[in-house]
Amino acid sequence: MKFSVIATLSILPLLSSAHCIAQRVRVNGQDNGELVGIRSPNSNNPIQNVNDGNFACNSGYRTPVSSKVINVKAGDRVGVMWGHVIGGAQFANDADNPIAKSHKGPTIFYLAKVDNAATAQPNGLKWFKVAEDGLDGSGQWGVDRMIANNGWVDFTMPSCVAPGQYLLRAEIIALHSASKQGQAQFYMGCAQINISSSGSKTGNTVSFPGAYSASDPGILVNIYDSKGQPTGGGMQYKIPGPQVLQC
Ligand SMILES: *[C@@H]1O[C@H](CO)[C@@H](O)[C@H](O)[C@H]1NC(C)=O
Ligand SMILES: [Cu+2]
Repeated sequence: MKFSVIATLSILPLLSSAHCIAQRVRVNGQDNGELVGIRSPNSNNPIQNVNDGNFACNSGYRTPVSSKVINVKAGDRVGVMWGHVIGGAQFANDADNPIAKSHKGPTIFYLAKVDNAATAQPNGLKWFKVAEDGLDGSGQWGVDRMIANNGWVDFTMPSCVAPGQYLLRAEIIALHSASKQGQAQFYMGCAQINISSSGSKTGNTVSFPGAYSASDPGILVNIYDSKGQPTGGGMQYKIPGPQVLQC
């Protein structure tokens, strides 16, 4: 009986969704507040089809969607906060906030130039990668660092980025079941930003959907070592998508 109670408890996190939502933006540590300047889905369910029509910026936004466009200078530290549900924890001592610890994988940021970040439609845009954090030599993932940072992932806006308005696509890929095709979990949300810069680059661009394939080595991948730990077993993990913009 004791065994069955423990077994039932261990299954519970799988039954309640242990996913996450991108929901805050900060610049040089200054938090703009919940759902300000970011389009966040109401649901924390992942997208698993890399050709999903909403792969760029997700869908089912919490309304009203913020009309704020957040000012960023090239060289600023820009961060997006992830949480289990909107608001962060679903309940006190929520072990799945900001995301279930099982959900190992990379954290990634892309930019797409737009005329008006508050109103731009996400489909048909051209995206370039500005930051990524995958698997390090000690078996720790970008998601591990996000959890240690209370849900925040920060990057430095490249100095060479052209000025103007952009959608900033924040992404997490959870790879705990990714050894089966179609089982990698993609989470994304898009922030609305206005970059001031003396730079001129917009990188090598890709489309969403289109940039990823279900059989990419960073998407169809077994992350478990010979002891069953999600450390990558010493592999060189290849983060999906194009190279990060080089200045
Ligand atoms: C974007 O930044 C530029 C340069 O600081 C500024 O002139 C412009 O008003 C800003 N636009 C918006 C929508 O905030
Ligand atoms: Cu999940």
